[in-house]
Amino acid sequence: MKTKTALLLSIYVCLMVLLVPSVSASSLPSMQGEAVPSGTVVTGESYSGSPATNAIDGDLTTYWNSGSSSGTIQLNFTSPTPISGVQIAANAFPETSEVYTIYGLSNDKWTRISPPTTLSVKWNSQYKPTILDPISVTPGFYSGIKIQVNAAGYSWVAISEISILRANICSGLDGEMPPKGTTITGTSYPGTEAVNAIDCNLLSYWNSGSSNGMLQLNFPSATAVSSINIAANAYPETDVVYTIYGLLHGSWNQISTSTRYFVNWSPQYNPTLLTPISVTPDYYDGLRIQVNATGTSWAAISEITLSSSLVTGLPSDSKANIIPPMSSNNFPSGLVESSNANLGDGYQAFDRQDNTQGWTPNSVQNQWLSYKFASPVVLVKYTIKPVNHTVGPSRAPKNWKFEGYDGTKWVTLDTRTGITDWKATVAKDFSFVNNTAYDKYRIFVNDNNGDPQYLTIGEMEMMGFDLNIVKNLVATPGDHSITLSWNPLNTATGYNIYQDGVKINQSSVTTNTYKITGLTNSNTYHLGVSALLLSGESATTLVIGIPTPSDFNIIPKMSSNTSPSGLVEFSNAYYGDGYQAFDRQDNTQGWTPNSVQNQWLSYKFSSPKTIVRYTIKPVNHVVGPSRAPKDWKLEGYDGTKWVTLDARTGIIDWQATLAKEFTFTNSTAYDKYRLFVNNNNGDPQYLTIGEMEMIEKN
Ligand SMILES: [Ca+2]
Ligand SMILES: [Ca+2]
Ligand SMILES: [Ca+2]
Ligand SMILES: [Ca+2]
Repeated sequence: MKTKTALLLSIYVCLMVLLVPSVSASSLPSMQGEAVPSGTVVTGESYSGSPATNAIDGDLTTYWNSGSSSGTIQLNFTSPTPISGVQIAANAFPETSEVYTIYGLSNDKWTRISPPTTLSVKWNSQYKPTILDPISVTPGFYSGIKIQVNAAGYSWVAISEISILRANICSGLDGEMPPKGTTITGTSYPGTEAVNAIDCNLLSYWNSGSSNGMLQLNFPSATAVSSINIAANAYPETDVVYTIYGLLHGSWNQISTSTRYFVNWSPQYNPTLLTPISVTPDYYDGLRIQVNATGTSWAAISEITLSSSLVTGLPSDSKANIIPPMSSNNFPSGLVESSNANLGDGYQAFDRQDNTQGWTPNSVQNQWLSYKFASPVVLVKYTIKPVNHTVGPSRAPKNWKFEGYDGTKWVTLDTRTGITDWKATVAKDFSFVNNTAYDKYRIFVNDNNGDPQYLTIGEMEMMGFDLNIVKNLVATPGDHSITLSWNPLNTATGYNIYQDGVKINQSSVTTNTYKITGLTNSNTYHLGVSALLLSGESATTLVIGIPTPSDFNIIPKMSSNTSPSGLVEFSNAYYGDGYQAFDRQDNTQGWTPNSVQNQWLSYKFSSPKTIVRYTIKPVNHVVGPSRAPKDWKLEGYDGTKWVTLDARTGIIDWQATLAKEFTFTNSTAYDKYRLFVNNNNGDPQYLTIGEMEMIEKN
C-alpha cells in the first residue's frame, strides 16, 4: 500500500512540476488569511524534496509532505502574534478526509486551541490544492502554532500553504476589540476622551471628569457579546461599581448586575484588569457602561474589549442554504434586488432551478445582486453555479466582492479574483470568516469569464445562520458523563449535539436536554448544540464540560473570602485568611486563628446543600500535623442556631498535605456549615487548616 502510494505520489509530484503554471509568490488570492510573519521558522518531519519551508513560501504549487498519513508542522514566530484562525491549502492523493488540530504556544506552553476539525481534501486534475475552510482558534497572542494532521486513508499528509487570520485583540486584555466602525461617546475631562477606551492601548484612558460617568458604544451592526473585559484605573484607589446596558431592537436595557471592583492606582497608569463582567448573551447594537466610583476618585476606563460565546466553533459542512426557494423577488420571504435584470430576474438565481435561466443583467461588468433576509443573519459561506448551458461558464463571474450592508454602507467580507474553470450547473464554494450579523448581503461582480454579452448567475446559495440559536446552554458534570440542557427554541424542529466538533446524535434530538455518556473524567470536552430550523441548521452554541463524579468538593476554589462565590467566615484570622483553607493550594498557608482552642471556620453556599462528608488537610510544613485539629464538631446553621452534625475527638496521626475524610449521616440542606475546633494536635502557638472540602449527598 505504502509503495503504491509513494509511486503515485512521485508521479503526482512530477505532474505538478511539469503542468502547474507558476503562481506569484506574493499574492494568494484564493486564501483569506495573511502570510505568516516574516522571520517565522517552520519545522516538520518531511519526505525528501518536500520540506516544511514549502508550506510558507507563498507558492500554492509547492508543498510540505510529512511522508506518512499523519504529521505535525510547527511554526515559531519572532514575536507573539494575535491569531483567531488558520487557513490551510492542502492536497491529497487519493482524496481523503483529514483531521486538523491546532496547538498554540503561549508562555512557553503548548495548548490545544482548536477542536479536532475534520475537513475533506480533494484531488484536483489541474493539480491545485484544496483551500480548506478556515479553522477557528481561541483568539490569543501565540509565539508559535503547531498543526497536527491525521489522514483517514493512506494518503500522505501534504500542506501547500498556511495562512493566518489575525485576531482583533489587544495584548494584556482578553476578548476582542469592538468591531471596526464602532463609535464611542461619553462626557470627558479634556485630554482623556472616550475614544481612549477603545484604542488598544492600556495606558491611555477615558476620564469622565467626575466620580460618575457613562461610555456609550454604537456598533456598525449587531455584535455578539456575552461578557465585557475592562481595564480601569482610579486615583485615589477605590471601589467602583460598573453596570452594563445593551441596545436591542431600539431600546436600552440593563444586561449585567451592578458589579463592584476595587480599582488600584498605578503611577505608571498600569490599569487594573477587572474580572470579566457577564452580560445576557445576545447580539447588541450598542452598549452603555455606567461607572460609579466611591469617594473623590474620577470614573476612568483604560480599555474595553468584548467576549462572546455565541459565534464560534461552526461545525464545518453542516450549514444549509438559508435563502428559501424564491418564486418571485419577495416570495416566500426576504427581498431580492439587483443593479438591473435584463434577461433573467434576480430571484432566478435563488429559485433552485438548474435551467438555462438565471439572473442576467444588461452588462458584464460592475453588476450586483443582493438578498435581504427578514432578520439579521451571520453568513460564513456562499456558492455560485453557472446556468445549464454551454455558455454558462463564460458568463459566470470571474472577479467579485461579497459584501454585507451595515445600514449605511457595504462592508467587503470576501474578495475573489481570477476565478475561472467553471462548469455548467457545478457550484463553487466560497468560505470566509465573519462574526457579524447583517440583514442584507450582495455579490458585486466586476467582470465575467469572457462572454461578450452576458453575465449570468444560475444559482447562488448563502450559508450561515440566523440568530435563532440555542441559548443558556449549561453543561452539568456527572461521573463519566455530561448532561447538556438549554432553553427550548420554538422555531426549532430539533437539535444536533456536537462533541469536539463532531455530531454525536443519530437522529434529531427533540427535547431540550441531552446526556453524553462514556466520557473520561477530568478531561475537557468542547460541547455544542445547534437548532434545526426550517431554513437549515443554526450556529452551534458552545460550552465546555469536564466530567466529574458527583462525589466531589462543592466549595469552589476560593480566591478571597467572597470570590468566586459563597462566603467564608471565621472566629478570627491571625495569619492565613479563612479562604486559604478553600484555595486548593497545598502550601505552607492555611487558615490560622490566634488561638489553638475554640476557634471556628465556616462556609456559606449560595443555596442550601446537604453535606454528608468533609475532608481536612494539614499545611505543607513539618509543623502541619501538630497544628491540625484534634477535637471538633461540624455544624450546620438552621437560620437560628448551629446544629451539630458530626463530632470527633482524639484525631491524631496527621501527615502534611494528606487529607483525612469524615462521613456522617445528614438529610437536611443547610446553606452554612462550620468547623468548630476545640483543640489542636499539640503545637503551642497555632491551629492551622491547610485545606477543607465538603461533599454533598449523592
Ligand atoms: Ca507552498
Ligand atoms: Ca486605552
Ligand atoms: Ca436558477
Ligand atoms: Ca490552602
